[in-house]
Amino acid sequence: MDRTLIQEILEVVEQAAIASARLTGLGKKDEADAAAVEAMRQRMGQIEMRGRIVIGEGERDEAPMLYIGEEVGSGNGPGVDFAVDPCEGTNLCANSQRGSMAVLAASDRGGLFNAPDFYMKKLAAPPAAKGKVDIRNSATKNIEILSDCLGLAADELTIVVMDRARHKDLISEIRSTGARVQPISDGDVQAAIACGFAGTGTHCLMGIGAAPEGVISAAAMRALGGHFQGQLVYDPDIAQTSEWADYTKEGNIARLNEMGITDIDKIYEAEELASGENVVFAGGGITDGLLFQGVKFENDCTRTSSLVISTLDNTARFTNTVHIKDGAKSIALN
Ligand code: VTB
Repeated sequence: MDRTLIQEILEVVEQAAIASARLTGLGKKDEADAAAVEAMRQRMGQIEMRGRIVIGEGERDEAPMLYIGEEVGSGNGPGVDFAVDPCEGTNLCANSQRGSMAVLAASDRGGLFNAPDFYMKKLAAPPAAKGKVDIRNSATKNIEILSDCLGLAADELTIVVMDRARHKDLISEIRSTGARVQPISDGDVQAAIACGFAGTGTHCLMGIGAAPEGVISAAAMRALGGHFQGQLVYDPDIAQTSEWADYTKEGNIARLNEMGITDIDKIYEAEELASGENVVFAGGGITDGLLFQGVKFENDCTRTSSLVISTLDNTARFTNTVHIKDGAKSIALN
C-alpha cells in the first residue's frame, strides 16, 4: 500500500455516503445499504490494486456485491485487504438519525482479522488509557483507571453502551460508579472512534456489538493510538438477540471451530484485529455525527465530510469536499 491509496479510499467512502444519503429518512434501510454497496464497489473498481474483501456484506451466496472473498480493483498493483461496512447504521440512515456513515478499513494482505459474523464484547478508550484499561476488568475498575488516566472525575466521564437488553446490568454498574451512560440504538463504530479524539464528549465504549464492525473500529483505533480490545461472544444467553433465536452455544462454538477459531475466549488487541504493517481507516458521514457532518445536497454541489486515519503517514485527515455539479453557478464557501 502507498499513500496514493489514501486519496482513492477517501473517494470510495465519499461516493458510498452520497449514494445512501439520497435515501436518508425514507425508512428504506436495505435500499440505502444496497446503494452504498454499489457505489463503493464501483469506485473501488477504479483503483489500481489487487483488492480483496475480507469483511463485507456476507458470504458469496447471500450477497451479490462486496461479498467475503470478492476481488475488487483493477487486478494490478498492490494486494490490499478490505473490511467494509458501506452503510454502518442502516437504521440511523433510514430514520435520518445521527451517526450513520460509510466505512472501511484497508490493510496489506492478511492484515485484518477475518471476523466471523458473531457478536463481540468491545472496549474502546482514549490514547491516554491505552493498555491501562482492560476488557478483563469490571466496568467499575475500568472507570477508575479511565478517571486516573484522563484526570476526570467519574461523573465527568461519558460511557457509550448500545441500548440492548443484554446491557441492563452493565448500565446499572456504570451508573453506580457515578459515570454517565449514553445508550445508543446503533452505530458503535462511530462511538468507538470518537473515544480516540478528545472533545467528542465520548470517553469509552463498553459492551457487545457486532464482531465485523469491531475489526473496522480496531483498525481506526490502532492507527490513532487509542485503546481497543475485543472478545468474541458465542453464547446466545449473553448476546440476547433475536438474531440468534435458533442458535445454541454448542452450535456456535462448532461454527467457530469450523472457521479455524479454536481459542474461542481469546481477547484480541487492536494490533491483532488490524495486524498489517499498514492500516487505513476511512469513514464518510451519511447523516451528521460526532466525527463529521453528513452529506448535504445543494443546488450546485453536494458536500461530503470524511475522515481518513492512516499509519502510512500517521495522519487523521478530516476532509470536506465540494462535489461540483455540471453547470454550477454559485458555490458557497461552506
Ligand atoms: C451492531 C453494531 C452496529 O448494528 O452490529 C448492531 O456494531 C447490531 O447489533 O454499529 P444487534 O444485532 O444487537 O442489533 C449496528 O448498531 C449498526 O450496524
